[in-house]
Amino acid sequence: MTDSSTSESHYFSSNPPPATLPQHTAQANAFVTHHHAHSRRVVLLTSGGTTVPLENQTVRFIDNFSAGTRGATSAEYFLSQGYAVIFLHRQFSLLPFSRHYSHSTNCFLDFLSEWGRIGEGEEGEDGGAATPDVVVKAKYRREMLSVLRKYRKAKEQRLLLLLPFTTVTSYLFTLRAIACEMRCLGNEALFYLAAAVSDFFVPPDRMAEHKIQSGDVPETTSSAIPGGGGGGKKLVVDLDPVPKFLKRLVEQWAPEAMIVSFKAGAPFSLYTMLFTLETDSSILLKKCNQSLDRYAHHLVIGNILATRKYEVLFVEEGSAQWVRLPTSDGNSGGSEEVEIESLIVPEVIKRHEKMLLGGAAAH
Ligand code: PAZ
Repeated sequence: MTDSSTSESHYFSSNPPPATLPQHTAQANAFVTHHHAHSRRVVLLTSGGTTVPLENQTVRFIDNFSAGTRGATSAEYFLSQGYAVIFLHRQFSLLPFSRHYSHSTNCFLDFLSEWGRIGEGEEGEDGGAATPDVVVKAKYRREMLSVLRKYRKAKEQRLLLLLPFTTVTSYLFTLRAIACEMRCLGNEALFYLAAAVSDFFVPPDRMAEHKIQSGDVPETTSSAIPGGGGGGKKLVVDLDPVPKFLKRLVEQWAPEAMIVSFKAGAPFSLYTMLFTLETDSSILLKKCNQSLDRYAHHLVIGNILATRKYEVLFVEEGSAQWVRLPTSDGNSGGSEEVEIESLIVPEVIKRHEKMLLGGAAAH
């Protein structure tokens, strides 16, 4: 066994599987079997950030940044292109369709009014005597009807399977199980890994059972706060690296599938850029190429957090290409109405189709 497969086996044998695993695996199995029988392509789409609990009875945890916008939005575009979608997402992050009305600055009740009431303070047709109906306000109706129709089609044709995760461990156990269920699809299966997954975790043998009490934290001689604020106490968290599962996914769990990963870059400081002469874009390209070299999958989509809604970088073996939203003046840089996922998803599908025409995936 190689070092990485030893650490993977150790990870799965030393961490408890999530209680939901048998149920989620059975749901994935039924979903894949159904769509395989209908010769429909299936995409496993991951979305949202994983957590790393600091205690078994978790009160505190480390989180990974992601609202789930990329994943939830992409899911809708895959559905519109005829794919069946397994949406493996962080619990309570954005979901396809409902994302239009949740987590927004509006409360969903702002989309509604009482029947017959055009504006605040006006009475309904019955003069307020009978219980009025609740209806969608006229200005939202057209768009909501369109979202509702797509949502109902996805539901009626069983095209969307929602499976939630919270911790990095539950994410990895579920990803592995679903990947194995999808093997029967061969290269018709697509993995679109947009979730932000922790690179570090607390192994079970070092995990506190209950909430870490500030009284239990040892005194230290040094303090980050001048004057020793906090009495010299420091909570030092000792994390181990999470084994590199993308390699396992590519080589063993889904060897025939097309695999697309995302790579997030944060803007670098002016200081770093001046001294390395590297730009955000060149650093992002380097990170994407490193990922491709290391895992030998098909496509890495790089994005910088500050500009991820307007531009992404497609990196494949031997090529790199920016995909950008045009502005109303014809330059790139973003537009309010067009979602960048409406450009990303067709580009990914184009590559999936090319791979299907060319036969099995070559890693
Ligand atoms: O969910 P969101 O739209 O807020 O963010 C999306 C994203 C930046 C997490 C995603 O596009 C991404 O880059 N995921 C991979 C992150 C990483 O592990 O590098």
